Amino acid sequence: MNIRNSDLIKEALKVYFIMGSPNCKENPTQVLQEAIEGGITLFQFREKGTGALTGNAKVELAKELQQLCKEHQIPFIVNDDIDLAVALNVDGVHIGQEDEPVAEVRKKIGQDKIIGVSVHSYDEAMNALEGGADYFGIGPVFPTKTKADAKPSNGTKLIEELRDKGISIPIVGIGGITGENAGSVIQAGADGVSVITAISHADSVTEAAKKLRKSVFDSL
Ligand code: TZP
Ligand code: MG
Repeated sequence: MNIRNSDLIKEALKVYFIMGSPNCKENPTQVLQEAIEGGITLFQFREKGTGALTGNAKVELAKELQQLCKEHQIPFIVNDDIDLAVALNVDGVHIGQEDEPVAEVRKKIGQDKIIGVSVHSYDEAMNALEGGADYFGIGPVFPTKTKADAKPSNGTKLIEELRDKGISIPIVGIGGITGENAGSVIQAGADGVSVITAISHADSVTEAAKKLRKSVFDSL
């Protein structure tokens, strides 16, 4: 799937579900299936944290989730692991500031793949843009317990600053986002919201995804 086009990426970012096995209360494939039924628009495989799978088990889970995404035309993005992304020919990668520079990642994964970059300041955003990033992940917008080394939450300030300065790159907010607060992230100028626990820990994964989707689309 080649959707490396700003308008298509903006569409795909709307209801962006991220998870790996440590984030799931039940089987990750089941969780993803239910989230897809609820209307997620993009999936990121982020196999990180206590109990995260490694080696072949990680690859096998990635393949299973990728297959499910393919069946439903949901783009499949891998967090950090560029080798895995290349090996599985996935739709893109998401990298942070501590990862390889965007231009290096671009050389490895190719011109037709999406590269998302986490940015926390105007300078980081400009660097990522020059390197060829396709979208920015900005957060934590709200406090989160999911990422142990997350920076303090900073609301929607940077999203607003970038939009005020005329930066039109696709942006997704991240961190502590729920069906209740997602609308404010979109109103600040983000194209979509990315969540882990609001979907993966919900009593009903499908209903949580639906609720998030409604909040986003009602705020556009
Ligand atoms: N990056 C910034 S906050 C965060 C990541 C990966 C965690 C988001 O998880 P949650 O559960 O949606 O707050
Ligand atoms: Mg990273």
